[in-house]
Amino acid sequence: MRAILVGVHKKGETKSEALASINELAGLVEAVDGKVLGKLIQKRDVPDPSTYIGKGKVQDLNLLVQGTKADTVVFDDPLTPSQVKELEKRLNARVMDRTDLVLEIFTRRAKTREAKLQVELARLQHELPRLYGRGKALSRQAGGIGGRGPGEQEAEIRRRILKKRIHKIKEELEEIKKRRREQRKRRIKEVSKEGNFVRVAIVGYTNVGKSTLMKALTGRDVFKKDMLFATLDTTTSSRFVYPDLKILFTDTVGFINKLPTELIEAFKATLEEVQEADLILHVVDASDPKWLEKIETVNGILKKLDLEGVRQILVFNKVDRLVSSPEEAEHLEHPMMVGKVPNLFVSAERKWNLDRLLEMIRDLHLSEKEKG
Ligand SMILES: Nc1nc2c(ncn2[C@@H]2O[C@H](COP(=O)(O)OP(=O)(O)OP(=O)(O)O)[C@@H](O)[C@H]2O)c(=O)[nH]1
Ligand SMILES: [Mg+2]
Repeated sequence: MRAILVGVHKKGETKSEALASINELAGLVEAVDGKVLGKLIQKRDVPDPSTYIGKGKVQDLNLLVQGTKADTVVFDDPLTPSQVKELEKRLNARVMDRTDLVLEIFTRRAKTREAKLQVELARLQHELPRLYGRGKALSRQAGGIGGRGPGEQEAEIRRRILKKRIHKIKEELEEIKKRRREQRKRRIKEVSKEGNFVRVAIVGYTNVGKSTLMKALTGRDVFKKDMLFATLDTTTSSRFVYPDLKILFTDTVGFINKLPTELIEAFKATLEEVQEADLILHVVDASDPKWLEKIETVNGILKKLDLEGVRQILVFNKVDRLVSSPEEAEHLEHPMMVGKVPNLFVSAERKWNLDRLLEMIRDLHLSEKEKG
């Protein structure tokens, strides 16, 4: 994929926000081994109904596409099906939006049956509403006036097929969910026999080091890699940290800005594990200049999942990029977070300050217990 990126700088948005969003989009293109050849940002409050950006900008864009020999144009915001069609005609290139791109990444990464089904569901749910517009357009092309043209009939058949498939996937996911629940129940029963336990979910923006932290804390070898969305499945692993307390850690899929709602819906089953957690470790990349925005993004998605009430520890990871010895990180707290959220700095890769993290988990758990 040789891509040009297009973003719109809207009212009430700072320039750096618009830039950050388009830079993240560039990361997503690279995640499908694509190359970014150019970026274009337009200041605009209301999208053009047929081309999203203004007609003049489309001409600039066209020149950019021809000049760079790009084959794809990726828009940072959701496009309507008719906008995609119109833009493809004018630009002579494939046109996609952020959702299409994220779905593409997830499709490539999905390995387990569950992940594959979830991604397919998200894809179908993304496609379904788009079929409505397309049917009408096809009919007009075929010269149908009023009533139902041939294009609409074709779209209707496709819609029925999609709906059937969606139904079937949901049923199968429901089965998997049930099995997971039973598994969880069994696990909890086992663990509770052994004494006190606490369930901790590791959550955060993609590529911050959640899986690395999981591995460092439990020894469980989960897939970790320097790429967006390395993890699509949740894994749970436990460890007796203290003789009187066992901690069950769960690693989860990473979040991004403007995560398509279809995906949030599809991944709800996977994230059910988080729903039952007593505590969330919200992992942050301490070396990332955009860390604060990313915290807000993650909290926004947690809210959509009804998880904003779960207690959090903010774990600033990758501190080895900021200081040169573990001692320097030991008693560090983030000045902006003091008194707001319990927080600390760690290096999952070098195993710095993990004892302190475990202590914090225990203390929080004990204080919760005391409260009743
Ligand atoms: N320098 C440094 N790098 C780290 C640290 N922890 C993780 N990394 C690196 O960050 C990258 C991402 O790590 P992962 O553990 O896969 O991140 P993740 O949050 O699970 O990512 P997704 O599953 O894709 O959302 C890898 O290249 C890790 O080696 C750390 O403490 N210090
Ligand atoms: Mg991961």
